[in-house]
Parts: sequence; structure tokens; C-alpha cells
Amino acid sequence: MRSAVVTGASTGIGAATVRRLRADGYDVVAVARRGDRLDTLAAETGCSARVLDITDQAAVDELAAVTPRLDLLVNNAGGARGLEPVAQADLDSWQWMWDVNVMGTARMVRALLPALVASGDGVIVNVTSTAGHAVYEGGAGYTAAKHAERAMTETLRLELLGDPVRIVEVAPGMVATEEFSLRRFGGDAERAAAVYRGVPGPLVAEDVADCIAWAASRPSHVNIDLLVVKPRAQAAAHKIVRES
Ligand code: 8X3
Repeated sequence: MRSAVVTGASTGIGAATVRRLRADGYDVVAVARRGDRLDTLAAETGCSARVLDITDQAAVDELAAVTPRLDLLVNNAGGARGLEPVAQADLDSWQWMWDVNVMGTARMVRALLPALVASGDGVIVNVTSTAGHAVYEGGAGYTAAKHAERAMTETLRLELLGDPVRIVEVAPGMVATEEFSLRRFGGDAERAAAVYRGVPGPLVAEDVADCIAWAASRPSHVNIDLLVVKPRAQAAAHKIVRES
């Protein structure tokens, strides 16, 4: 049975990816900080739950120590905090975005790469964002982190050439999930709901999980370098169809 580790698995794209990979027959370790949510997901899907903060080096090392072999690592944990201009940057939020999106992904890759190589055909899927490919006003803390995550992903592909590991980037645009915008706006439900209001068909978490599962299931000589996925109603971060 193929094995997978999915970070940020307690909600949204991560949880949808766990469900999808379980349905596709993977043995899945679902990683997140919130154990209660992971327990519910484990009861539903049969995945293993691993309570872990990807900013905690010791905890990531412990996971690596019990993972001698791994087929698929999905680095999905991440997120945005705030939407303020650079001149008013909340540097604590910027630090958090850097720690989770960039350092967390680097930490997981560094720890689990030997296990991916040991599988003989490992796949790393880094879930970045269209924010890693373009910038928008107010988004610099997040877009800078996602650009960095993307740069790291492309660098990895160069550095691992010749090793049995494929490096995939999945970059979603607008995805209506339970928590992404809520977290960005510090729990302001009204502001979070306004992000998706009137948009005829934002992506849902399952759409992105579908991309991840598809990219990871190509034959072993096929590397999907980059998959950018947006709703039909979105042409760019700020160019979106809204029906009143
Ligand atoms: C989410 C997409 O446009 O909010 O990663 O940055 S956006």
C-alpha cells in the first residue's frame, strides 16, 4: 500500500486530501495541531492521526524517526494573516506566515526526504497559491511567503534531479474553505464571508484534493511541475466575477 503524510490535515484542503487519498487506497498519516479534529477524521477515514506543529523541529524529527519509508508528502499546512499594506505591516503576522508556509515546508521536506528516496519513487506536493505567482495590494506578507515557498519548490526539483523523487507544485486560487479567510481576518466571519460573496462557484477543497491526487498518481516518469487551479469566475486575485 502506498503511504502518504498530509500536513494541515485538520480542515479544508488538507482534510479533503486525506479523504481523497484514503479513498484512493493510501495509508495516510494526517498531521495537524488540533487532535480533536484529527481524531474525527481518523474515525471517518481510517487515517492515522499525528498531532504535530510543523514549526516544532523536535516533533517533526519524531515523525521522521518513525517513518522509514514514504511515497507521498503533501505540504499543505500554511495560511494568511492580515491584509494590510506593507507600510502598516503587522510583523508578527508576517513572521507567522513565513514560519508556517516557508520554514514549515522546508522542515518537513528536510526531515522526510530520506524516507521519500527510500520508497524508490517519492512524490512531494507543495500546495502553494496563486499568491506565489502574482502580488496584490495588502497581500505582501502572504505573497512573499508563497513566492518563497514556490522558489524553494523549484530549487528542490533542480537539486534532486537524478534522485527518485518528484517535485510537484499545486497553486490554487480562490478556494472557499471553512478557515482560510476567517484566519486571514482574525476570526471576523462577516469579512471572511464577503471574500466569496456573489462569486458563482469558487473552488472547494475537494477540487484541489483532486489535483493533488491526480498529480501524485501519474506514472513514475511523469513529473507535473506546476498545476495552477482557479475557479472559472477568477482571472486574477482581484479580477473576479461577482453576481449581486
Ligand atoms: C489563496 C489565494 O488570492 O487569497 O491562497 O491569495 S489569495
